[in-house]
Amino acid sequence: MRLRFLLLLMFCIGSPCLGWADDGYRLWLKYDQLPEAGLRKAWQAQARSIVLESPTTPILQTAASELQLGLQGLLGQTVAVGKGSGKGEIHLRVAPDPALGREGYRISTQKNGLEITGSSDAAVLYGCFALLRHVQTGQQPNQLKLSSQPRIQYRLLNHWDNPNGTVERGYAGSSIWKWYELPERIDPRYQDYARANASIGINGVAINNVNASARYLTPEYLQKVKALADVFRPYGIRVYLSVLWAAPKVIGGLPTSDPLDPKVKQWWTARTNEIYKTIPDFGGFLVKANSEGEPGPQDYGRNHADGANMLAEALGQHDGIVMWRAFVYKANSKGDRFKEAYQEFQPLDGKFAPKVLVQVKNGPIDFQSREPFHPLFGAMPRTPLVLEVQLTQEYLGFATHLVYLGPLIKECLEADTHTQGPGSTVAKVVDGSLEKHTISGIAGVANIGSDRNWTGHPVGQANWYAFGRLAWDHTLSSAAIGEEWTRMTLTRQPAAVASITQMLNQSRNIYVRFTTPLGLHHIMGQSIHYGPEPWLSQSARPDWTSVYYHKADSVGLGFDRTERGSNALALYAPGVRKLWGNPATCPPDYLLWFHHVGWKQQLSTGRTLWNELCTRYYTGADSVLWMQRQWEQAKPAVDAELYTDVAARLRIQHREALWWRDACVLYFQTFSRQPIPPAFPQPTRPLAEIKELVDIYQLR
Ligand code: GCW
Repeated sequence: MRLRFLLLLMFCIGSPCLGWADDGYRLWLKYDQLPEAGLRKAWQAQARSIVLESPTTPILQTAASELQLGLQGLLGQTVAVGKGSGKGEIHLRVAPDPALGREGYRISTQKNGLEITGSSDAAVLYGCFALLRHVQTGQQPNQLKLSSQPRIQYRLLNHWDNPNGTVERGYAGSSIWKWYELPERIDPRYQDYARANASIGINGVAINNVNASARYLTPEYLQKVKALADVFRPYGIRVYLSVLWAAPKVIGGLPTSDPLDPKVKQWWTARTNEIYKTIPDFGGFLVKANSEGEPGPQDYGRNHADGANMLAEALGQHDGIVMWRAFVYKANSKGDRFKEAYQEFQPLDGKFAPKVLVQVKNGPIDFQSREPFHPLFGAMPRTPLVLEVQLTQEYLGFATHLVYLGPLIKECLEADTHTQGPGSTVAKVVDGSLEKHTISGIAGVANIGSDRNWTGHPVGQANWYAFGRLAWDHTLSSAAIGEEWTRMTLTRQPAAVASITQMLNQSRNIYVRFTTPLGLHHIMGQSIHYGPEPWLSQSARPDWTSVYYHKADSVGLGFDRTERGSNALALYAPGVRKLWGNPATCPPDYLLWFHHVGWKQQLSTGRTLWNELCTRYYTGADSVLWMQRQWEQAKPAVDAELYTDVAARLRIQHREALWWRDACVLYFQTFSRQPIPPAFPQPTRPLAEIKELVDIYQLR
C-alpha cells in the first residue's frame, strides 16, 4: 500500500501536467518538463553538463546554476556543472566581443555541444536565460545561432513602495520589501524577484516611491538597501534610490535644500560617498521634484537643471546616474496641463550635466489608456530621455481588468516624432540612436506586490514580462512577446495559445473602447482613478476634474488643442502637427485629444461623432464577452485554479464595462441630446443610479 502511494507520488512529481494547482508564483520561469518526448530527447543530448570556461564570478555562478535548474526541470535529467564529459556540454565563456556590446550574448552549436558567450558575465547570464526560453517555448536544438544585445542601456523597474509597506497605485497586496525585517532576514522572494528580472534583461531597480521618504538615505536604511543590493548583484541588477529633494533639511539638519548652497552640495556629496561605501555598485538617483507638491529646486528660485546637476556633481567619479523626472505641472495652472512639462523642460535642453537623464512619461498627461506620445520626445536632442511607462494599471482597471500592455508600450515606441524627418521614432530617441547619445534608459513603474502571484491579476505578469523584453529590444513585436509569455507561463497547446494571444492583443483596445474611446481622457473616478466619473467638475485643482478634459457642451466633445484652442499641437514637429491638426486626418483614436468635434460631425469612420462614440462604448463592452469566450476556449489547456481566477476577473470586467458604458453614454447624452442608435439596447438604469456607484467604490 505504502509503496503504491510512493510510486504514485513520484509519478505525479514527474508529471506536472497532472494538474497541480499553479499559484502563479513561478511566473514564466516554470521549467516544467517538456511534454514532447522527442523534443526532450533531442535537447537531453545537448545538455548533459555545463562547463565554465572563464574564472568564476558571482554572476557566472548564477548563470550556471539557473541553467542547471532550468534544464534539469525541462529535460528531466541531471545536468552537472563542472567538468564536461566530451558530449552534450554547454560552455559558458566570457570573451570580449565588440559586436555584442557589454551585455549582448551569442549562443551557438559547437562540435561537442553548445556555447554561450558574451563580453561580460552579465551577458552570459542573459544568454543562459535566452537558451532556457528557447527550450521552454518548444524550439528545436538544431544548429543554434542566436545572438542579441540590448538597445537600451539602463532598463529599470521603478517601485512606488513606501517605508510603511504600502505601494502607491499598487494593486497586488503590499510592498514586497519587508523593511522591518531587513537587513537581518532576507525573504527568499527577493532572489526570485531578481531571477525574474534578470531573465528579461532588467538591470536596475529603483526600490522606493518617487514621492520619496528621506528615510532611505539614513545609515539605518542604507543597511537595509545594501542587503537588497547584495541579493540583486549576482543577477546583474543595480539598486537606485528615489530621493526627497528636501532631505538635507529633513534628515541633514540644514536650514535649506537650495542646490546652489555649498552646505547642501557638501551634504549630498557626503551622503553619496557613504552610499557608495556601503553599496559599491549603487546605480544612482531618481527624482520627482516640484511636482504634485513635492519639494524641489524651484522652491529656491532654481530650475530643474540646477537640481539635477548638483546631484550629478555629488555622484562625482562614482559610476552612477541621475534620472530627473519631467512629470510636472504647475501648482496653479491656468493653461493646458498637456503643455506644462514641455514648457518647463524644453528650454533646459543642453543645460544638463552628462550624467543626467530626463525621465519622461509616455504621454503628456498621465498614463491614460491611450495618449499621444509626449511632445518632449525629439524636442530635447541634447538630453538623453528615459521613457517611463506604467505597468501598474492605475488608469487601466487595477488588477481586476485584463489589459495586456505590450501594444500600449509599442505604440509609444513606434510613434514618429518627425523631429528629424520621418522615421524619428520615440524608440530611436530613447535608445539614443537618433540624437547620438551614449547613455539611454527606460523605466517601468512596477505592478509587483506581496500577492502570491506577484501582480494580483495573473495576466499582469505579462506586462512585467513585456516591459523587460521591449526594454531589451524594442523592435520585438508585442504580439510575439505575448505569445512567448503565454507559452512560457500558461500553455503550449497551439489552439489555446492562439485564443489567448488573440485576447491579449485586443485587450488594450477593448479597454480603451469601453472607457475612453476616440481620444477621451482623464474621465475616471476622482483620486482612486477607477471607474467612470465624467461628470466630475469640482476638485482641488481644475485639471484634476473630468470636465476640464472632455469639454462636453451642446455643440460637441473634446479638447481643442489646435491654434484655435490651447495650441498644444504646436509643441510637435510640423509632420505631426499637420496630421493631427486636421480632424479629417487625425486618427480617430486621438481625435478628442486635439479637437472639439460637433456631435453630428461625420467622422472618417462614416458615422457621426455621437454614433461612433456609442458604437465604441457598446462594442467595447460586448468585446469583454468575446474575451471571456477566448479564455474559455483555453480552459482544457491551462491550470484549473488559474483558469477560474481569470474567468472570474473577466466577469467583473464585463460588469464594469457596462458601468463605464452606461455612465458615459448617458452622461454625454445630456449634451448631445441624440438617441442611442437603435441597434444598441438602452441602459436599464438611470444616470443618477450609476453616479452612486463611484461613491460605493471610493467608500465616499
Ligand atoms: O499618476 C500619478 C499618480 C501619482 C504618482 C504620480 C507620479 C507617484 O496618480 O500617484 O505619484 O503620477 O507619477 O509622480
